[in-house]
Amino acid sequence: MALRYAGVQVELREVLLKDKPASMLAASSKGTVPVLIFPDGEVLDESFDVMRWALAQSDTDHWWLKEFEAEINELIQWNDGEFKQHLDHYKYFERYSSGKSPEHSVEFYRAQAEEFLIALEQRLSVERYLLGKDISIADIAIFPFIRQFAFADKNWFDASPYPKLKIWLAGFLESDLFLSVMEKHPVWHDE
Ligand SMILES: N[C@@H](CCC(=O)N[C@@H](CS)C(=O)NCC(=O)O)C(=O)O
Repeated sequence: MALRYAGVQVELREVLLKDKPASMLAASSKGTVPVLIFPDGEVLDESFDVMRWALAQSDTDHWWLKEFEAEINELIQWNDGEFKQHLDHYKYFERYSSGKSPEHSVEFYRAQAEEFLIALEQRLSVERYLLGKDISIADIAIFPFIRQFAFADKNWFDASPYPKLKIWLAGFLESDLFLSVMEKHPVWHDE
């Protein structure tokens, strides 16, 4: 979304995570997506770095709020760290627990993840977006993970006590920008 918003043209190579192309692993051995490869061979393989680089090229609506840098970093670290861990346990509960007795119940992991939702709901009760009245890089970096959380058990999410979060999420899911980048693409094969 950041690349599209910034008007950066990329050659998009859709990969299968269970069958990563050698060219991807040669560029970035850690084997996670996204990987952005520049014509001179430079590589960015952290999505937040890709976003920041894109906004440095063009940021017409001021998604990059320099004065809130510390807060943005804190929120994104919470998202990518603790929240993501609880989200994965919640979302992939069957996979984590299959064949062995799970350490905790699915409700336990959901409740852990909810601590982040509660913090976001508080922010969104004050302003429309996480850092104020306008969209920032934090909203764009975080909403895809709230989307994952919501769709792990949509009925539960729909009935949950996070009205502002639901409106905030729905706004992104309906946006032209999101819909345009969710288009499906054929899988890239090195050969
Ligand atoms: N912190 C990294 C996380 C990237 C990440 O874990 N991506 C997942 C997909 S969303 C992945 O590539 N996993 C590797 C795998 O499943 O083999 C980033 O933001 O770029």
